[in-house]
Amino acid sequence: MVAGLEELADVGRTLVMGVVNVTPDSFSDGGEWFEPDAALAHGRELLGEGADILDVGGESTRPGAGRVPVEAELARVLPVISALAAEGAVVSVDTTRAVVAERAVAAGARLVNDVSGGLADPAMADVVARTGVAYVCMHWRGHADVMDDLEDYDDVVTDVRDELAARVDVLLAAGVRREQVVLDPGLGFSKAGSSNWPLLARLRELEALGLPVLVGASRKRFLGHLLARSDGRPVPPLLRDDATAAVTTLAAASGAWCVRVHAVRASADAVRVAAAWGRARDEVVGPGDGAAAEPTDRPRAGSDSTARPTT
Ligand code: PMM
Repeated sequence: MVAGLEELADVGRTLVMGVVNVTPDSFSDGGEWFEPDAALAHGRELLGEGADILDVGGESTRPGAGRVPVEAELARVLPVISALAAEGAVVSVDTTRAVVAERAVAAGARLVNDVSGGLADPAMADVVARTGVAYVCMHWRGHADVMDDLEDYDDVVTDVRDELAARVDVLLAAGVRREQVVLDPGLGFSKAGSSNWPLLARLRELEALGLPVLVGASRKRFLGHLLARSDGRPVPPLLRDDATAAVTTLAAASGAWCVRVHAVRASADAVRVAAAWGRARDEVVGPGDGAAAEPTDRPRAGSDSTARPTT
């Protein structure tokens, strides 16, 4: 169970995190929800489609993007977080800054989603320790303006796993509890197209660290390249949602704790399909017999079910 997210502990399936980018320049939705009212309406819509968590971000991580001033980031995310949290949503803040994380938690965020795994801001671990908030520690090697130059791996899966394990050690040394931490392989972040597939196919190796794993494949470049048309051009982000849902299904079947997606409905359906499939399999072979390296400290995706949220 992830600290502070008790009501999501027993759903018995992979969770779905819906993306609410309050940015003018994200690669995936290009500023559609930049105004606070539009972001709020979008968040409500995603809840209605079955999102378990809403991830509110005010700084684009699109390749090549520059930094947003901290005051601008705060002004973008805080009103949206407090309004959605006041309506009862489980809200996450997508930030690499400790001060934004702390203010967002005060405004009602229950999860800090840090794509830098604490590397961008050395004060982040202390904020996470002091507030006790749940924390997504993503694999990261550098900011958006340099990340594509930092793609050198011996074996991408073991390198990512080892670098994440080192980040967890730093977090624990700062007083963060293990129950607060969720891991994320950071698909697309310092990962060339072909590096992303082994990370997905060998998700169990990350899960073997004994922490829940979040997968963020939604609309990413490697899907655009996979689906490239005959002229070789990648399909644009808005045409990558079906492939995203396919990744959701496979990630759920591989035991992912959560998927982070822009188009929620298809993934909300996909995680339920994977859960039903897993339950039927377990009735025949028994829990754990059908998969290697099954984590033991949390329910399998597919071991139970609940009805789709009706909000
Ligand atoms: N990807 C993006 C942003 N935030 N957070 C996590 N935990 N994992 C990811 O893969 C991830 C993320 C990329 O930008 P987007 O908001 O446009 O999807």
